[in-house]
This record gives sequence, structure tokens and C-alpha cells, in this order.
Amino acid sequence: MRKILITGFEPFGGYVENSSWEAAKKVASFGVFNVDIATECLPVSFVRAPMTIREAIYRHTPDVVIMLGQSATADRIKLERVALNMMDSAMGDNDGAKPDEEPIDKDGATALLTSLPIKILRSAIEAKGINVKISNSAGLYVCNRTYYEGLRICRERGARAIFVHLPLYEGQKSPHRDKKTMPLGDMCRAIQTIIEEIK
Ligand code: PCA
Repeated sequence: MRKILITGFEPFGGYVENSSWEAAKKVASFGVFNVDIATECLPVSFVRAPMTIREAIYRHTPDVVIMLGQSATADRIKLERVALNMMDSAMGDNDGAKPDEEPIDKDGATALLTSLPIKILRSAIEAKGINVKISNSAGLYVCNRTYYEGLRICRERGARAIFVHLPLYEGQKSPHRDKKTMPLGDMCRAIQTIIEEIK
């Protein structure tokens, strides 16, 4: 049976929930036929998120890692193509860290790319009538930091990985007004579609 690890994040930036963790829990509770799904909730911390995902990958030994994150500015699902070797944040993470254009690994590759067929995944999600696009930047915050780590570890272990940014879910409490949202059910169907495509 194929093993998949789905990660989401704890809340950050004034939100009381994170759509990524809400979606991860729901996909795992529905399940996907013939797939062993593990989940992990990551801290929004430049230091602790990569440590936690490394530990989770070693513990769960997945074939594929699907990392999820919330993007409150997104109006659709964003399949992230690339992780950049840089950290930068004026807002700071949940530990108060505010890296200023710091490399993740000064000897590491400038960028790492997903090892999954991103255009095929986009088409499959579109075919379900769900709004989706490919994005060429996951930002320079904790999601990008986590993606870089996830891709690096998966490459070492012969596993595959992708990062997916999700909008706020419909009904999610937000400290900001007029944010675009998406039904949580659509986000879950998109993630299930990814899992089915890579079986
Ligand atoms: N989104 C943030 C970090 C945690 C999350 O859910 C990001 O896009 O970097």
C-alpha cells in the first residue's frame, strides 16, 4: 500500500485556524482507497517546521509528501513548482524570528523543484471543476522554508513531494475583510485528486 504524508500548519498571523491543517485532517478522515495516509501539523517556525517535517518523514517513511499551507491572498488552489534557498520575513514567524534575506543552506541549490508532474495534477483538478493554478513562488516565509526541506529530504530518500497553497476556507474566521474563500470540500477533493493521480 502506498504511504502518503500530508502536512498542514498551525494558525499564524492573527488567524485562529489554518485552512491547511483543517483540510489535512479532513482528507485523512475521509481516506483514499488503498492509500495509507499520515498527517502532521507543523509549527509556523523557520527553525522548528523543518525539524518537525524531517522527523515526520523519517517516522512515517512516505512514498509521497503533500505539504499544505494557507495563503490568505490566494483565490484558488496553488500548486507550487519551486522552493527557493532564501528566508525573508518582516512579519516574523510564531517564534518571533524575522530573517532578512538569509539563505536556508549557503552551500545548497538556489532552487529545488517538485518531483511530481505538476501540469498533469493541474489538469486533473481542473477537470473536477475546482479553481487551481501553478505558482512559481511559494514566497520566502515558513512554507517555502518547509518546502525546501521536504524536497531535500525526499530527494535523499527517493520519495516525491509537492507543496500546495490553499485559500481560506468558506466560513473561516478572518481578522481581515473581503478575503476570497473556497469550500473546504473543494480543497479536500483537490488533494484527493492529487493522491489518486500519483498512485
Ligand atoms: N502559510 C505560511 C506559513 C504557514 C502557512 O500556512 C506561508 O505561506 O509561508
